[in-house]
Amino acid sequence: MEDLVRRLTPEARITVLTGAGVSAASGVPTFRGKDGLWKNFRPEALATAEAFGRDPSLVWEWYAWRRFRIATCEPNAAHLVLADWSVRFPNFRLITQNVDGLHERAGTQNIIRLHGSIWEVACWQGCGKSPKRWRDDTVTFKQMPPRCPYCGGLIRPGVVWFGETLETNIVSQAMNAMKCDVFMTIGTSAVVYPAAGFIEQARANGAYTVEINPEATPATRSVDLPLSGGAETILPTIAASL
Ligand code: BV8
Ligand code: ZN
Repeated sequence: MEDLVRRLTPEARITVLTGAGVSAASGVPTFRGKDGLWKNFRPEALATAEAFGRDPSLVWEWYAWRRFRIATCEPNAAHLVLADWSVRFPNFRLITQNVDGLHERAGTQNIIRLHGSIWEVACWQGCGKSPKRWRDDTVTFKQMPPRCPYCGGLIRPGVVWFGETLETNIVSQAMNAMKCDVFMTIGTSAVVYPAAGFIEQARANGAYTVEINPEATPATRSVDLPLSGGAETILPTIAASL
């Protein structure tokens, strides 16, 4: 770990990619861990526009359940260290796959949010009167599935589903962030693209790569420094050595 601490200097360009594992200690269920199933559905089966078109009530039941759970969760030590680093290091960038909003609530600066937010919604019909996406903090919807206040049609969660493209400006911000000296992938199973491809991209750009995860992932064998353990313990340990 000394090698990593030595590289975390004020001049260093530091990029961190996070996944559901950084929110695990806050009580937010991960996607593919033991508690990742919901009513025996795999996320890939529900987090698609096809599933929503076929059964909007079922998909909204899953999202309403997640919103309800996340609403009672607090950022944990991992979020707080990263929020501190986002202020302390001038060239720090955080890319997250998470939609739970805990990095934002921890006060992290300039987050690159790849997959949108579970606290945002959009009109499913894309009615001209509604904004592209808007914030909706409702925990218990009066009506299920919830309706668009502008046209009365359905609304959808403001997240990027499988098979949907990420916003181009967000992908280019992420590509930019791959030009870094230190790249840390934290709490992600590294199976969802394009995020999973960022690790190789950072390596190709000459970054020193680190993984923090209690389990091995497809990225483990290719990073310079695999750290096995929870983000909520390893990140404070690194922070204490800075
Ligand atoms: C796209 C939002 C262009 C919704 C999500 C190339 C190759 C192969 C497949 C594809 C490809 N390109 C596109 C695809 C298809 C697809 C894909 O990657 N499929 C996978 C399943 C193979 N990708 C897409 O469709 C993407 N779109 O590329 O557009 C395009 C379009 C059409 C056709 C081609 C290309 C869109 C992907 C976005 C999908 N939306 N979420 C929602 O959240 O409801 S993805 C979903 O998975 C979440 O966002 C989540 O963040 C993400 C990744 O999961 P993880 O965060 O890694 O969580 P997971 O549970 O898996 O792992 C947790 C990890 O934490 C574990 O490793 C665990 O060990 C660890 N952990 C546990 N506790 C701790 C811990 N770590 C640290 N500390 C702890 N305490
Ligand atoms: Zn509408």
